[in-house]
Amino acid sequence: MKVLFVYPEFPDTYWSFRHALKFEGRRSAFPPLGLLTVSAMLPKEWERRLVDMNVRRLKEADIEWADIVFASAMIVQKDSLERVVEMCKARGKRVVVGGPYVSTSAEHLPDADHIFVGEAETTLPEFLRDLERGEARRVYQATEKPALALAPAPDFRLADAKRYSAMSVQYSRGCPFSCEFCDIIEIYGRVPRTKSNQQMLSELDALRTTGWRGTVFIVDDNFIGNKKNVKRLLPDLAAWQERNGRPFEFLTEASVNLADDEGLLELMRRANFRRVFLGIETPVVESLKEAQKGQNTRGDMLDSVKKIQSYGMEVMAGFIVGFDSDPEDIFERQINFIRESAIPLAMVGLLTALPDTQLWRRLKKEGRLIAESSGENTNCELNFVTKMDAARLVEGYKAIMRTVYNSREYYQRALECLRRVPQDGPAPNKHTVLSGTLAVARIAVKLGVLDRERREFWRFFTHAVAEHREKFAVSMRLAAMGYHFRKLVEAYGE
Ligand code: B12
Ligand code: SF4
Repeated sequence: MKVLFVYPEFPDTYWSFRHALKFEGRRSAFPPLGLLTVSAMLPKEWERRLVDMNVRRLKEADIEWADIVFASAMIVQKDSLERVVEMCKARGKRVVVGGPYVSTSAEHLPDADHIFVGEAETTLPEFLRDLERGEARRVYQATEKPALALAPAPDFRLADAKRYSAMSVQYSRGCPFSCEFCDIIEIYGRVPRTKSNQQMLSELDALRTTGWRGTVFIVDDNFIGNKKNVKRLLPDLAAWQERNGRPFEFLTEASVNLADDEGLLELMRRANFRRVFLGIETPVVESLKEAQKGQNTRGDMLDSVKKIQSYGMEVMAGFIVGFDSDPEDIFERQINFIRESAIPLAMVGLLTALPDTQLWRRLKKEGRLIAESSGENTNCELNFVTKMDAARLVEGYKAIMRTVYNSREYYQRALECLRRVPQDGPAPNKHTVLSGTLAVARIAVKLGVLDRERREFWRFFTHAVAEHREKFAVSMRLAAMGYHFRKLVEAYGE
């Protein structure tokens, strides 16, 4: 059997990091871990190929080669997924689809032969048995959230690592919180399940054996969702790093209550966590309460961010505008918070009702849903009737983006972040960040010569070199990221 894995194209968004990846000579930020995991569950003797359409074009010859096609998608990839399914069906191929989009949008499924709803650890073996008997069904719906002991180590070798700026692993699925807008808890549940320490370390061994060095994204919904287990894992992770010459720098996602646990922060520091993405959402307490995000109202969020930064981790964060409780001055409050928190990469989005979430159900009951969500919360489209006037909300949103990604403002935040985040231990691995001579040369030419904001770049560069020489590589990455965000904001028009 020849199996072709296809990962459809993303739109060009904040999360594509497209404008920054060019400096590194990479095509995409992360490999499609869902497909790498599915591949590891298929019979060893099957031949495999992966086409990540964010890395290269899907060619007719790829489809012709295959006996069966497996595709995975998030909601933002649905149009591309539909085209892929069409192309493969037109060539008479058996097509199997799964992943978060398919799992939450059961009413609008692509015209595939087999559809996997939910996680595949228990349903895929069943499908393989049915397929062999010629009795494979159309829909395989996971009836339970599988224990992660069943999750195999992903087939890392399937991905062409040179094309990605980071590799991914997963330690847990699910999150104990109950944020109203979140679909994670609908797809992966509210009881965080973790892999064993042994599983994690052997995945890291496998990744290291592929030759990968540098950033590893632990893609958990909330890395500290199961604190007890994570505290057991981290000492082993730190020891593994030491034994292997600290080959990886970790990046992960966590809830803000991480700041309350200095023991945990210290363990993360020792294991070489360098970046953490937090769901801050808003500094407005009423909006946090409305979103059922009580974990963000337990203390001063600016202090929480500072505490995490002081443990050597750059904080990245998500922010949302469009809550019913947002006051008239929400835009200024968001801008001030982002400025004071020294979070260079602030992913600000408009509230979106994703399918099958508590928010979706409430708005439906209130008759306020207008359209399906595109999954893209930065394209200025609203899919429900907002309390604030929609035009004002979108204009305010754009004003936040223009302000926080204005060059001077951004570079100031980046410098403040460099000041706050100590560089513990050895300087970042030369593979991890934009420290290669070629990348720095590309940045210097693009941002320091060709770009109209070049004076701001050189001002940043001078400070970064004078005050944070040991963090040169990090500062170059931040400059590249700032450029990416600014390019996207320019698309909104001045
Ligand atoms: C890493 C990640 C990213 C990476 C993408 C990396 C990549 N190349 O995949 C980045 C940072 C780029 C990203 C971006 C975004 N993401 Co994202 N992301 C994730 C995250 C944290 C982990 C994905 C992952 O690797 N999971 C691990 C694998 C093992 O899990 P899995 O994919 O679910 O696979 C299992 C099953 O689903 C199934 N399966 C999966 N595919 C297939 C295929 C077949 C054929 C079969 C049989 C089974 C199967 O088998 C696997 C094992 O059980 C998830 C959350 C999550 N828990 O998954 C969100 C998530 C997928 N992202 C999401 C969203 C919304 C986004 C953004 C739109 C965010 C935004 N607001 O802008 C952007 C869009 C990107 C863009 N450029 O426009 C949503 C998707 C919602 C939806 N219903 O589709 C999720 C669920 C999180 C969330 N609620 O915010 N994301
Ligand atoms: S903390 Fe994050 S993952 Fe957990 S429920 Fe809230 S939004 Fe979802």
